[in-house]
Amino acid sequence: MGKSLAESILSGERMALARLLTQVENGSPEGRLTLDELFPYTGKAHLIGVTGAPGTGKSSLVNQIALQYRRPTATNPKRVAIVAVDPSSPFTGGAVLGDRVRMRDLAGDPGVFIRLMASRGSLGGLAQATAAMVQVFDAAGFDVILIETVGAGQTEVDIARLAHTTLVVESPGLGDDIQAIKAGILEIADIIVINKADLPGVENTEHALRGMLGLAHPVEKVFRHHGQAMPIPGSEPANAGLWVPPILRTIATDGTGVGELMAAIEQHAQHLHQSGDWGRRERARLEAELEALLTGTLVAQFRASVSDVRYEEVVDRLVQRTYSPWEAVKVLMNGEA
Ligand SMILES: Nc1nc2c(ncn2[C@@H]2O[C@H](COP(=O)(O)OP(=O)(O)OP(=O)(O)O)[C@@H](O)[C@H]2O)c(=O)[nH]1
Ligand SMILES: [Mg+2]
Repeated sequence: MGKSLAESILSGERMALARLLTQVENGSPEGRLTLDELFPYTGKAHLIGVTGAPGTGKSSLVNQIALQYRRPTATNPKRVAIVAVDPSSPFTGGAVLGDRVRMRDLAGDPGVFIRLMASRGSLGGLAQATAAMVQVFDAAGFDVILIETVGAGQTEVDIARLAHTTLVVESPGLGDDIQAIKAGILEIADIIVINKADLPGVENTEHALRGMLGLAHPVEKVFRHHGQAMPIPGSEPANAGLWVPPILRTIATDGTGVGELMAAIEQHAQHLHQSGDWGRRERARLEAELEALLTGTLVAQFRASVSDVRYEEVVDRLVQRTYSPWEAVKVLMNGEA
């Protein structure tokens, strides 16, 4: 008897991995069954989200990070999976090609697997499909999973929630510094990277970021002593275990600053473990996934139990203002009127 797909993946077969990833991306029922089989083997990988505005250098940076994990000098090189999500463009031909070229340094390395994921145009589906992809890589034994997303919309925030460590990538020279930075995205940042630090305007970008970060992450109370910010004595205990997102500069095209970035990623992972946040994030993430699946399943189940005619009738009544939306729900659930 042949091996099951799950068994092939657990023994590290790349073809099997690619096959399951396609099944999962298409939401196929066999894919789902294999995922069920693999789930007990997940929960080990460090999930790193990389997000930011288009063209800030996320792919270049992901490439550099992956190279660092794969350095032959590293005593224990990590196996790295890269999931690049492009929710903004339905035409991925160009983007895919571009990313392939940029990530060419990694091509041929059996310890690296790159998966480019095109938008499927379904709301919420993308975050769910990404979560499933990540589970596949996790089970397949990849130590680090890098997830690249473009932009600052809800999808990115949802995908960032998957990650243990989220990098928000900015770059100078996107016109008005403040305008280019969405305050909302800083709230999900564990590490802020100003990439393209070789370009003019880095100082302004960093200054703007520091200002906004103070709002997004109200941190320790400080007082000024000879112009030097000092923590207020006695305020440390309350802040013990609080992670302050560092702001780092990189040049992804030549690797400048990537060593420091790797150190910050490592420190963040340690912080998560020591503070217990790793476990808390894990729980919150799985709970959110459960809730999303439950919601979808219950709604689908319920809709299947109500005839289309009946449903349309209730919608008509809504339109006529005979029912309020809440009343419509009550009527549908209780089968009244
Ligand atoms: N000068 C400079 N250019 C860079 C740097 N990093 C990346 N670039 C260039 O910026 C362009 C965009 O880089 P990508 O890595 O594709 O950026 P991205 O954020 O992944 O882009 P999207 O996925 O399309 O949003 C490429 O031409 C890179 O060569 C950098 O540090 N300095
Ligand atoms: Mg990219």
